Amino acid sequence: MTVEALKEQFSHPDVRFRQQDALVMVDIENAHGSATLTTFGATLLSYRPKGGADVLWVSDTALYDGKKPVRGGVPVCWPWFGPYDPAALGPDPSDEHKKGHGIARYAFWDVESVESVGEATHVVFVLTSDDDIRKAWPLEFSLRLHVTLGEALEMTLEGENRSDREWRVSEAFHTYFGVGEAEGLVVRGLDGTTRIDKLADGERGTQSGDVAMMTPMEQVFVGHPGTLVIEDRDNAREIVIERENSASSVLWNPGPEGVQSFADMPDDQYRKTVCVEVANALDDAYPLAAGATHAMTMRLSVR
Ligand code: TA6
Repeated sequence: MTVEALKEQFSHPDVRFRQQDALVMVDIENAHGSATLTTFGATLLSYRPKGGADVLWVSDTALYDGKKPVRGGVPVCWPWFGPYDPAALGPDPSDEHKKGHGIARYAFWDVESVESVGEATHVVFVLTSDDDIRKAWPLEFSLRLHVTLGEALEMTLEGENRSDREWRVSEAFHTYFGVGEAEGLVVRGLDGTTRIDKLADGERGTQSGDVAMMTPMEQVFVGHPGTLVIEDRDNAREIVIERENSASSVLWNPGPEGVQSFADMPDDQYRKTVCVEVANALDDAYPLAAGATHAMTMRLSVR
C-alpha cells in the first residue's frame, strides 16, 4: 500500500503515513508517547514513552531499500526463527529461498485498521501469501501484527495456518534495545531457566541468578513464560518486558569481532544495543494445526 492509498483509507489524528526511501513509515503519536513502524516487515523502529528516550536501537547504516530488513527495531521472525530447519516441513524444493528468521520481515505488509482504544492507539498490520512469499513458504497463512501504543507498547503476533496440513512454528520479536552500554548489562528474570549457549556448541545449563550480557553472546533460555527486566543503568531506566504465549528468550550481541560481519551495523555500535528477544524457539517451537491460530504478545514499558 502506498502512502497515498493509506492516507486515503485511514485518517486518524494519532497516525501519519510518510515515505522514507523505498519504505512506507507509519508514525503514531498520542498522550502516551510515540512510535514508528515501517510496513516492510511490519517492523517497529521507534518507541518513545512520553518524555522519555527511545527504547529501541536502529543502526545508523541500516538500509531502507525494501530488499534487506532494517537493522534494528523489532523484526518479526515467523514462521521460523534462525536458519530454516527442513524437519519443520520436510525437504522442500523451496528450501533455497528460505532466508534466516522466516518470511515475514522480508515482505511488505498492509495496514488493516487504525483505531483509538480509550487514550491508546491500535494499528493492525496484515500479511497474506503471494507468489514471492510462496517461493520460500508454500503453505497458505495469514499473519497479523496488533500494535497498541498506550501506557505500554504492546505487540501481538497472530498467525493462522490456512493450509491443509500442520507445521511447526518458531518465532520471535527480535528486539534491538537501545542501551548505554551492552557489556555487563544486567537482565533480570531468567534465574533457574534452561540456558542453551549457541556460542558453546549449544551447551545446556541452568541459569543461576540474573544474566550479565557479554559481548559477544548468543544464549537461548527455554521453558519460561516470565517477565524480564533490562537494567539500563547508563540511561537511568529499567525496561520491562512482559509476555503472553512465549516461553523462550534469546539474548544476543555480536561483539567487537562479530559486528564486522554486518555491513549494516557500524563496528562501534555493538556496545549501544542488546537483543533481548521474546520468542518461541528450539524446545518451545510448537505445532500449528491446519486452521489453527496462535498469538504471541510482548508488552514493553519503562520505569
Ligand atoms: O537472534 C540472534 C541471531 O539469530 C544471530 O545468530 C544473528 O544472526 C542475529 O540473529 C541477526 O540475524 P540477521 O538475519 O538479522 O542478520
